[in-house]
Amino acid sequence: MPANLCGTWDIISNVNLEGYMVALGISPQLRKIALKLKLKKVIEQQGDEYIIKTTSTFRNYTVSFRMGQEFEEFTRGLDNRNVKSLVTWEGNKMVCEQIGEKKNRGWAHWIEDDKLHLSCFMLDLCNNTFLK
Ligand code: VL7
Repeated sequence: MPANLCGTWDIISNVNLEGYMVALGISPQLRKIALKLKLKKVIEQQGDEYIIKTTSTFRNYTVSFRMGQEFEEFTRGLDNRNVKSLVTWEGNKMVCEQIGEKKNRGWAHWIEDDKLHLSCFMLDLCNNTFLK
């Protein structure tokens, strides 16, 4: 395994969760709640299966997968979308592509200076529609 991310991790910083949630179309009310949460990550490995639990006092979210095997993910309690997800190692980064309605969606985890980093990304390309 390129990196051992397993363990229980407490969030210590959070940059632009608001922008990420806006891009996902999360309601202002839910965004307000989410911004106040102190998230925890529990990352476990059982054989070749990984389980990532994101927990808080408000909601929990769990995803499990095998490296390199595409799976159906429903982001229940987050933006409630169906995506086809694929997690692979890119060097020491655990990278997930989430193919669905939102373009270039995914996340990456890696360890740096004994800290677990998570980057969640998405890009809504500019869409123009014109009428004559
Ligand atoms: C998952 C928050 C905000 C909607 C509810 C409040 C949040 C928390 O993709 C993620 O993790 C990956 C990698 O570790 C594994 O699933 C981040 C949480 C980020 C997204 C969206 C606000 C609704 C509840 C469970």
